[in-house]
Amino acid sequence: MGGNRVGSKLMVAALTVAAALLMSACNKQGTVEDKSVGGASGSGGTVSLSPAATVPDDAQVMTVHAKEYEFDPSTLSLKAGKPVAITLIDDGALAHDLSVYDSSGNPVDGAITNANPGASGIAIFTLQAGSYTFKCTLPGHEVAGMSGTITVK
Ligand SMILES: [Cu+2]
Repeated sequence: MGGNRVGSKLMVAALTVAAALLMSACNKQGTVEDKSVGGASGSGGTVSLSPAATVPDDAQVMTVHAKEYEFDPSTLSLKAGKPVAITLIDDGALAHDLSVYDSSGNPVDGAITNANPGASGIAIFTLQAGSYTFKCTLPGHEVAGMSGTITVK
């Protein structure tokens, strides 16, 4: 009897993953960070976000873990005017992303990354003093708890 319940739960999870993958595929097209990707193109299927971005020497290096449905930590304190490199590590079973918004709710340029389960992504950007928020943009994730705040001084 319990088997049925688990089965339908898995079904829902599979659908959610499919939706999440579609979403992140869309997101990827929006980002223009295409350094030379060696090798044959178009073998399709696998999306690997290699964190090949160069982290500046003076960067504030942060790590944020994501899972269903929270960020850890969900509160960050950063220094103004200094590059920050946030590595998003996905400890969950679904894909997640991390996107930063200013106090007016506008996305901060370059302050977005995403990760698939068991993998990571990196975002490098610089903030001026102020209050910012970050969230996962996948449907339902922010409401479920995937949001946080950034204080920059
Ligand atoms: Cu998420």
